[in-house]
Amino acid sequence: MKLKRFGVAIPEDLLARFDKFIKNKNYKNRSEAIRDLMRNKFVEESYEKNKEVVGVISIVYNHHKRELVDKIIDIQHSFQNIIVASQHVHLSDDNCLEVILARGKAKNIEKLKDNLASIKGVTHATLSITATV
Ligand code: NI
Repeated sequence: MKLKRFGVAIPEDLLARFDKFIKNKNYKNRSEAIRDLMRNKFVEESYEKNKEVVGVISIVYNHHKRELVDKIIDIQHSFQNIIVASQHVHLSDDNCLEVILARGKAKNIEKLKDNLASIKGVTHATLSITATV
């Protein structure tokens, strides 16, 4: 197999953490570790999409933007088949946190998260796959 080299710019502290990780996992060198991490990520991406999972999506947004709130509600209604529950927390005078619990195919839960994350005014969006069903 032909190997190619490429340069990577990375903050010092992140690289220090990576080197520590490499040591703990007994990798021989950075290249080997990076190849492994890439392969793992690709496996995750390609094979796990159709798996039934439970996911928790968290979003933070400014509720004064009325159109934004409407959009968030519209999107959730269009994914009602996978949304199990949602919880709204008033974080401050301006900001709201919404936690959405979804159950279904990983790819659909990711799509829901991506749709919410791409709304202008949503300042934070995360997805955590918590369990397999
Ligand atoms: Ni609120």
